[in-house]
Amino acid sequence: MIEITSIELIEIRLPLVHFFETSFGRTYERRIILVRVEDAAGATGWGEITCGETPGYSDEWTDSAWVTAEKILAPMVVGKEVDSAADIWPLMKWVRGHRMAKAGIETACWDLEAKKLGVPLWRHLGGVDQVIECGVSIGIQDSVAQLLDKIRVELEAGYKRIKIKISPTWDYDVIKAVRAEFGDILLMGDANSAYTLDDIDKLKSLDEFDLMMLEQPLPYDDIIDHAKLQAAIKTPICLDEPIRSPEDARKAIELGSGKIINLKNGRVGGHSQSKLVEKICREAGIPVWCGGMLESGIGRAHNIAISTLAGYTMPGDVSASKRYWHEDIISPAVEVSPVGTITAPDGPGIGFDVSRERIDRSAVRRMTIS
Ligand code: OSB
Ligand code: MG
Repeated sequence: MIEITSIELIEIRLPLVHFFETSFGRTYERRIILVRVEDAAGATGWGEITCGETPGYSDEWTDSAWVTAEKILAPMVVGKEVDSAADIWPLMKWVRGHRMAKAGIETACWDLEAKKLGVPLWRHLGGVDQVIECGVSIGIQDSVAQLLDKIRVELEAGYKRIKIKISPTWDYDVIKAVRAEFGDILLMGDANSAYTLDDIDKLKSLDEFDLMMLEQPLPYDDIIDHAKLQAAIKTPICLDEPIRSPEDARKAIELGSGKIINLKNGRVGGHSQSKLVEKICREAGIPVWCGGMLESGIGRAHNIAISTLAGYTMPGDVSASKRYWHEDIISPAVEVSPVGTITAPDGPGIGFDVSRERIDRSAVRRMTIS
């Protein structure tokens, strides 16, 4: 039994170690909303709202998520008695969209529940493999030389798969240079919707590079044109932005819109929804991997936990804290082994200590709904 009695929202500002550029813009500093839930028995849990600072990746962004969590979602959860964390999503169900805001609250409740039970979150979610495989996502750089340097550093650190962001002005020649320098590493490109079907010849030309996959080449809400594109190219398409629910996953699989899914907790609304998408994909033979949203340690810890489920069969964008932050808000910081793996912690819940002191130092606003 869980009765959430208060939900605390805290916005923190964390400067990135290195700017992150996608086809929709550059980020230097994250504005992250953390969620702390407390129940009637005094148990607590932490979650993170993983939206960006602008509505560039999805329609949610820091200020819209804050007001939605504060005024709409938190009041729907506070004071309700439910059997388990799996019943938190249905409490917020009539609200359309706003999945990242929902996920911040929902994942915090899973952490709380696992802590109450004294079990690690990864086990509580149904994870099977404590050791997860890690890749990195590398943004668009100022020069190809700079990109090659970054890739070298990550390969030497042991990461198993390199994802580079691409766009119509940063694609064919760049990938060619990466292949020339590093040979047959596991390499993929993520376009964040920078192309349309008019670019089909360009996208076909990328087949020569044997990319592991091409992530989200076409518009953010499309699964129809992706099916046409997939029929025309050899490279497997990986869908990111348009898969916001288990139903979206089912339809995209049915249409043949892609062969792989980047599964992000925030994008689908939290752990219970990720579990459903994972199941649909596993049963359909569609590999999934855990995507990232430049999360702080709290969101990162949730990503580690969910990545242990059986369907997560490819290296995810779940990487070490030090790639993003000078000092993470959890301890220990997330570390990656020399063979590019992370071992989900044994402690209860997310299994990392959350540093109130570091959060307080970077906090810019707070609100408690009780
Ligand atoms: O498309 O996967 C994406 C970051 C912000 C928004 C969208 C995406 C990304 C990443 C970074 O690729 C993944 C990470 O390292 O957290
Ligand atoms: Mg992506």
